Amino acid sequence: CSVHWCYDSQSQSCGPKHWKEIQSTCGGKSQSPINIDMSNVDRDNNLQHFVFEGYSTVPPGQWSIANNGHSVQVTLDTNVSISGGGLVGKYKALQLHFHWGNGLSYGSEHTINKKQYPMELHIVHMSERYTDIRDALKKTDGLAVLGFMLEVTETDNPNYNTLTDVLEKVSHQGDKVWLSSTFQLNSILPKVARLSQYYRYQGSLTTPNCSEAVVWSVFEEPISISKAQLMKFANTLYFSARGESEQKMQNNFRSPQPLNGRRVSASKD
Ligand code: SG7
Ligand code: ZN
Repeated sequence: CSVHWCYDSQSQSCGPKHWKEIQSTCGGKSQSPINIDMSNVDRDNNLQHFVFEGYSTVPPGQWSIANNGHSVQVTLDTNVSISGGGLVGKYKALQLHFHWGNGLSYGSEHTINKKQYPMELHIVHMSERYTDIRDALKKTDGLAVLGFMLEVTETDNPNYNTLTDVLEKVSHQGDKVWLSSTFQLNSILPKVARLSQYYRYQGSLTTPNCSEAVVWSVFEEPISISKAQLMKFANTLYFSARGESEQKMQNNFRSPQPLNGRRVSASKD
């Protein structure tokens, strides 16, 4: 990754406004995230349903969770993939991670009609047509990232306990644990029937190096978790490594970037 980048909550001097000084790509014309204006999208009949493979069972020992100093990330070390959804061919799932704020009112990266959610989930997939991530990051369709909004409701989402229970073990940068339980990846998503409504646009990674290699799919249906579950992320995790001065991992999101003429498509009216 890049020499030294951060979020504003860590230091103003390496926050998102400075990323393009570290990595010129971050000042490009197809950057992510964006605001999605629902009244200004093109309906696209190619945006049919996704086919999810391996999402129902990630076997024990084939997934790990780590604090990478920017987010908490689940790495998938097994065959999980998506196809359909207007994508060309299959995309293999590599990892998922979250972006969040420090409370209930902001934290997501994408916004829908300027509404920001308290958290956003990203599932990063790489096209099987490319040999490795370095290769994929050079292609405009190298990666397919699925973005899901999280909203807060009264009750816990029991399917999130698998993740929230293990956050203590990865509180600091560099911490990593392998899980010996089965992970039901589909259980942390909205019900499959609600996944047919999504927005599609061409964009980038939302962190340096900001490669403009991402086919984005942002789903309209949010995922519900409780306030306690949300706050567990904001209050258990640190940007900092053990022994460094403690910096809570909060507000690890980038703000919406200019569209620069890009169009957003929608799967349904
Ligand atoms: C997170 O977001 C990490 C990164 C990820 C980045 O900070 O999960 O993952 C790794 C492996 O460092 O970068 C290449 C990549 O997936 C940007 O991903 S995002 O655009 O979906 N937010
Ligand atoms: Zn992300």
